[in-house]
Amino acid sequence: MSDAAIIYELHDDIAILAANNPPVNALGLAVRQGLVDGIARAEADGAKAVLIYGMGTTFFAGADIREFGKPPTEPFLPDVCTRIEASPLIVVSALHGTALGGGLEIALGSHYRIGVPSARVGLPEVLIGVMPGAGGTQRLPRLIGVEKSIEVITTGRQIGAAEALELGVLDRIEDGDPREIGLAYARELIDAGASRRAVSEMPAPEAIDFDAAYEAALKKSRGQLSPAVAIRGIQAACELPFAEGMKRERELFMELMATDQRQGLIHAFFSERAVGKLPELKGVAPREVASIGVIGGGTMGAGIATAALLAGLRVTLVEMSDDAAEAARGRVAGNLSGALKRGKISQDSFDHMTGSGLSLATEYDALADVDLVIEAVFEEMSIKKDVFTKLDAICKPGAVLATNTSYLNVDEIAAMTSRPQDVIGLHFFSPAHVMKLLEVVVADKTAPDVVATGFALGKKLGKISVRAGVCDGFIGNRILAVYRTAADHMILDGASPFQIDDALEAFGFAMGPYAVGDLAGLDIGWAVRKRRRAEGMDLRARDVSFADKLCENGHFGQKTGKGYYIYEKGSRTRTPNPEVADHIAAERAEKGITPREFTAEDIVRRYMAAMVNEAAKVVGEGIARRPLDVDMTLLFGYGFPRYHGGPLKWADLQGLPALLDDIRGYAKEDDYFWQPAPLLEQLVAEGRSFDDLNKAG
Ligand code: T1G
Repeated sequence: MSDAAIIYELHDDIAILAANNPPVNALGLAVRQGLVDGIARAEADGAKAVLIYGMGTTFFAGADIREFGKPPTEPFLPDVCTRIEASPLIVVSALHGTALGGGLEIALGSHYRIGVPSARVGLPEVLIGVMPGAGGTQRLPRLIGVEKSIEVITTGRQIGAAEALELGVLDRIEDGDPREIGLAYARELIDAGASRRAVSEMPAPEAIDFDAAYEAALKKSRGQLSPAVAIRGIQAACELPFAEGMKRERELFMELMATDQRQGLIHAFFSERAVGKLPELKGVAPREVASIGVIGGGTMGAGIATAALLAGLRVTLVEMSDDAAEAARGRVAGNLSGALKRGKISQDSFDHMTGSGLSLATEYDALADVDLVIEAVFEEMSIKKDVFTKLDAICKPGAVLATNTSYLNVDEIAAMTSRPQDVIGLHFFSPAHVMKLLEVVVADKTAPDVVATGFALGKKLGKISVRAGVCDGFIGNRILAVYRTAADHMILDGASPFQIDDALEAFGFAMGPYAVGDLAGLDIGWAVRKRRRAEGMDLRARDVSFADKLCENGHFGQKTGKGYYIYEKGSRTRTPNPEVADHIAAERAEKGITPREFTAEDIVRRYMAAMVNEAAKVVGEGIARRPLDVDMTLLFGYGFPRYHGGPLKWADLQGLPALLDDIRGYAKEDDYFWQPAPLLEQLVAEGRSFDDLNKAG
C-alpha cells in the first residue's frame, strides 16, 4: 500500500482522498499538500464527487502541533479548507474517531458531513493556547449560531455524533466503515442531483455583546487569553464579509501563536504524555493487577478504593473494626454519589461498587490473594512499619506492597519486609478519586517490574503518574513546603496573607496559598511545623508562629468557619479574618521586624523564585527525572496554572539568568533560605534551559 500521506483513488465517478498519517492523521505539510493535489486531480479526472476520510483510528485530529513555533509552510490549513470548499464537485467528509481542530475545519470546508455513531468532533485549540485558525470561527457560527459556537470553542470540548447531528455539524450518522458509509452517501447525493453546499455562503450569524462575552471569558479562564481572543474571531464572522473574517481570524491566531501561554500549554500537552515514558521501563512488563487491598478506610483509603472500583478493580478494604469498615463503605458511597447523580455511572454500577465489588474485612488474612496492597493508615512511621511487617507475613509472593505515605522514608518501610523489591510508594492526592496526580515513589530496592506496575496501575486509574525518588516530601510536597515558607517570610516582612492570595490568583492560581490552607485545614501545616520543631530545626531557619496562634484558638479554616478568612455558615465566600493582622503584628514586634511594602509583582517573583529554586534542587538530586516531571507534578497536584506550563517551563520563559539574579539578591537578606540550586547555577553558566534537560530525556 502507498505510504503517501493522502492516498488518491478514483472509484467510478467518486474520487477518494484517504488520510494515511498515523497515529492521528495530523494535518502536517504532506497531508495538506496531498489534499490540495487530490482535489485538483479529482476535478481533472472528471469526478462528480470527492470523499475525504481517515485511515486508521481517526479522521484528522488537527494541525500537527509539532509544527507549532516553526515558520508556517504552504499550503496553509485555512487555504486548504477554502480550496476544498471552492471545488465545483460535491465534497463529502466521513468522520470517525476524533475530528478535532483543523480536522473539523476540513470537514466544515466540505459540503456534506457524515459520521459513525462513535465519532466525536471539537475545536480544542484554546486548550493549547491558540484558537481555530482554519475557518472554525467563521464557519461554525454560520452553522450553529454564535452562542453555541462560543460555548464549543471557548471550552474546547469534544461533541458526540448525536449532538453534532442535532446541532447541524453532521448531516448524517451511519454505522459502519467510514470509507463505505462515505461512498454510499456520496453516491446518494450524486443520484439525487445534489449540488455543492458551501458553509461560507450561508448568512452571517446574529451578533451579540462581544465585549461582555470577551470579559466574561477572560475572567473565567483566570487570565488565559485564548478563549477570549477566540471570541473576537467569532465576532469577525458576524461583522465582516467571509474573506475579511478569515483574514481577521488568521491575525488573531498568529497573535496567540506568539504568546508564552501557547508555549506553556503545548509544553503541558506533550509533557503529560512524556512523563509516563521511562527509558528504564522499556521492555519491562508490569505485574498483573486485577484485585487490590486497601488498608485504612479514612478519606485517603476510601478515595483510593473509589478510584480502583471506578477502574473496574476488585477491592478488599481492611479496617480496625466492623463499624469502621462500614463507615469506609459509606465514604466510598459518598464519593460515588456525585458521579451517580451526574449520570457518569449507572445505579447498577453504583450498587456493585458499594456492594459486592467492595469486600470489607477487619483481618489482614483477607489480603492473602490480592495482587497489590496500598496502605493508607496514619502518617506515623511505627504504624507503617507494623503494617508492612504483617503484610510481609500474609500477602502472596509477588504481591506489590505499596505505601501511600506523603513524606515518610519508603526505604525504611521496605526494610521491614523480606521483600523490599516488592515495596513501592504510591502517593495519591486527596481526594484520591478526583486528583489526577500520582507520585510513584521508587525506593532503593524497588524492582523495575514493580515500578512498571505502579505506572500501569496509575494509567488504569486515569492518573498522571510521576516517578519520584525518596526524600522528605518527594517532589510536590517538598517544593510546596519551600514556596509556602517563602510566602510566610513575606508576611513577616510586611505582606499580608490576603495580598499574597490576590497576587497569586491574578497569576492564575485558582486559590492563593492561604485560602488553600483554609480549605485543606490549617491543622495539617500546624502538625508539620510541630514535627519539624520536634525534629530540631536549623537555627538559621526563620521560624514562623503567627499561623500557630490561629490553630491554638481552634481556627482551622473552612471546617471551623474561621482561619485566615471568615466563612459564613454554609458559604465558601471568604472575608479576611481581622485577628490575623494582630497575630502577625505581634510576631513582627516580638522579632523586631519593621514591615515593608510588597507589590503584587514582588510577591509573585519571590514565590516563584522559591518554587523554581527548590524544583531545580529536586531535579539536580535526581528525585525528579526531568524538569517536565516537576512541571506535571505541580500542574496535576498543586493547581499550578496550566497556561504557564509548570514552574520550570515558566522559568525558561522568564529567562534563568534573571531568576538566578533574583535569588542571589534575596540571599543577601537570608542566605540560609535562599541558597541557589547548583543545577540552576550550572544551566545559567552554560546558557542552557530546563527544556534542554527535557530533550536530553
Ligand atoms: N499533532 C501532533 N501530534 C499529535 C497530535 C497533534 N494534533 N495529537 C496527538 N498527537 C500525538 C500525541 O503526542 C501522541 O504522540 C500520539 O499522537 C497519540 O496521542 C488550525 C491549529 C487526538 C484525542 O488539539 O486531543 O488544529 O506520545 O496519546 O489518547 O485550527 O491526542 O505517541 O509520541 O493523546 O488516543 C487541534 C490534540 C490542534 C488534538 C487522541 N487538535 N490531540 O488521544 O492518543 S491545533 C488537538 C488529542 C489546530 C487549527 C489548529 C489526542 C487525541 P506519542 P494520544 P489518544
